[in-house]
Amino acid sequence: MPARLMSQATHVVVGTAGHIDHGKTSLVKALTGTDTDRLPEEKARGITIDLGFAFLEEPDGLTIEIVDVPGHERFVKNMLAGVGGIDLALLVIAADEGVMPQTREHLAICSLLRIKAGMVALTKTDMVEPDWLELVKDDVARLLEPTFLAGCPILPVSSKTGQGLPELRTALAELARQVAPKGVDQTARLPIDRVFTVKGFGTVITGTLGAGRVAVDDRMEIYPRGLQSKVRGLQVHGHAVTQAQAGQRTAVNLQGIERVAIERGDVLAPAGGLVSSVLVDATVELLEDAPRPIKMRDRVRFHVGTQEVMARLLLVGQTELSQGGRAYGRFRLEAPVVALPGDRYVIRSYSPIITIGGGTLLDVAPPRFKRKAPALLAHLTLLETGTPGQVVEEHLRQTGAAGARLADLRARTPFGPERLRELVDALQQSGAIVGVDREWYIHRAASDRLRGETLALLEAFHADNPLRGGISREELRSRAGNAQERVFAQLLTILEAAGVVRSEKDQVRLAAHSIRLSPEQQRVVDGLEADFRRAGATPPSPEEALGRLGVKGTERHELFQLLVADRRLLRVKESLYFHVEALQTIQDKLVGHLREKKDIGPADMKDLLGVTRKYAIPLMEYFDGQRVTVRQGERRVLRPGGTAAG
Ligand SMILES: Nc1nc2c(ncn2[C@@H]2O[C@H](COP(=O)(O)OP(=O)(O)OP(=O)(O)O)[C@@H](O)[C@H]2O)c(=O)[nH]1
Ligand SMILES: [Mg+2]
Repeated sequence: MPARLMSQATHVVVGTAGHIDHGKTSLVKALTGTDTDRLPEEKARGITIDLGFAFLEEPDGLTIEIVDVPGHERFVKNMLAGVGGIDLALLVIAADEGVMPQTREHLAICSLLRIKAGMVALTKTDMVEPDWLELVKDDVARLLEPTFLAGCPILPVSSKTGQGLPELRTALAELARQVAPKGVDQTARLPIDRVFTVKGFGTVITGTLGAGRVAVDDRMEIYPRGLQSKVRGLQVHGHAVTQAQAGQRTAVNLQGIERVAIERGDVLAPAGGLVSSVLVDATVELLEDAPRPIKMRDRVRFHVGTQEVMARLLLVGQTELSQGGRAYGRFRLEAPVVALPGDRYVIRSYSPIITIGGGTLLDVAPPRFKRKAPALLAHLTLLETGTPGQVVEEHLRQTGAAGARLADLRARTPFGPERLRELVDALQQSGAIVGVDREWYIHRAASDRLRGETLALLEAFHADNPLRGGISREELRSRAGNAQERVFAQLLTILEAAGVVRSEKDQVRLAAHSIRLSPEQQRVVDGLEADFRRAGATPPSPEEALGRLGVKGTERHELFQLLVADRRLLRVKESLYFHVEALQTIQDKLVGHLREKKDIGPADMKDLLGVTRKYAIPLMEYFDGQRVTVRQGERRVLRPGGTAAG
């Protein structure tokens, strides 16, 4: 195990949880001195509405950051935004009331989010008799038995008298010291929980940095809005820093972004590092005490990070999921979410609004399988249970002949850039995937399929067009399933190097292909060539030449085109062709004339070649195009440094 996993985190985030009025905010204030109920409405009503933040600094450098959440059932949505990034849960239960509905709901949410550890504060002990306290304690212990908090410390406290507070603080610090630090090698991600303006600085966002690092001057993007900005300043629990890292409550001052452009639920990450998606695949777990089974296409409230989005759940391979059950599902979201596979999410029913389940995201850019296809089940099972290498291979298998860029794989796997590079290198070494270049990969099966398809297409083309030298590269690519440009280019390079295909200009053919003419075809081809060679500067039209050989056709005739493809006949203009040798003779005469006389006009050209305007004008334009001559008014001179001048 790497050393850093053995060491302890320097920043640990604790979230409160528990029923309304059970004393969460009072406890946070008694521990830290900070009153986290800041809003006037919170003061007036004496309840917490939105998240509050405070922190404790231990003498050994450990910082415990506390997110205080509301207990009111109407604000569970805010509670969810607060507990997404926490390491430890501090479940607050008032000794006089004991376990209440949001005690259970918050506990279920923390379980669904896979919070690893925590403890219970039994508050308001000044209001109950010792015997009663023991009863409540037993009751709470029973509630926790089947959960991640089984056997955790249950500490009696009174925020009013201060009793039990030192013990609670010691126990909390002890628990925090057991939290392993988060890795910083993943793509930085900060789910935003607050946005505000600071006079003289502009927009500031806060959140718990879920992964990676953020530094001053970093170029970031606000997802899913696509807004880009630079980090102007950073604060971690009230101190300015140059860099923040995974696990820290972080405030980020963003350059040139309006406060109104950002909302809770948005995610801050490096530009281009993540994808936003309206379709995600996931495991789905329905709570034992959910009021009813989930049915296919049920509308639910989907919570991930600090986001809440309405969604329809499509169950995979079943039409209903009963309480306590689990399945695979695809969420069709009504607004894009920004997340990574491995993230835990929570769902609440549309009405009544209560927490009913959650699960783990498996794919944030899923392939469009048919829902009931067993292929989708196999695919999701692999994403859930496969090794990281198998997961990367599976994604590439799904992208088929298009392959995938490393950046795409980064945005749809949770491994971080360095680990991903290692995984991809290992897969390439084992032959499971093929690297188009260091940034683009394709699955071996897709690569083999594309190769087979391309060769089959070439064979079929030659069979259908025995007199054509090859197929245009672009046409071949589009027929081969419109293969991705770079993937196809690499395939041709490999096939050429192996001597299987040849390409000339933009034409591709099988190396084994050669044009075989029948004696009759050969007679026509030879006849055409002889005719044009003989005609010199006054060639016939294609129709005429073919007609003289007893063949009906235009320049598009395959035998005529054979001579064009071979560059025996050259096109000067529209359907005016010259024999290559005749054209060379003409060019020599022209250049000789110009060397001597310096320029030439249409009339001189007619005399020089003994032809009419019909040939003279196109020829003069042709040699301009060939960069032999250059036009000056009605006359031509040799192009300085041109093809023929040097
Ligand atoms: N006697 C006594 N009263 C307490 C104690 N802790 C909190 N209270 C009182 O209980 C009431 C609710 O306390 P809060 O701290 O606001 O409760 P909360 O859990 O934060 O409530 P929400 O955030 O709205 O869910 C207040 O009137 C507190 O003064 C305690 O230990 N003893
Ligand atoms: Mg409160």
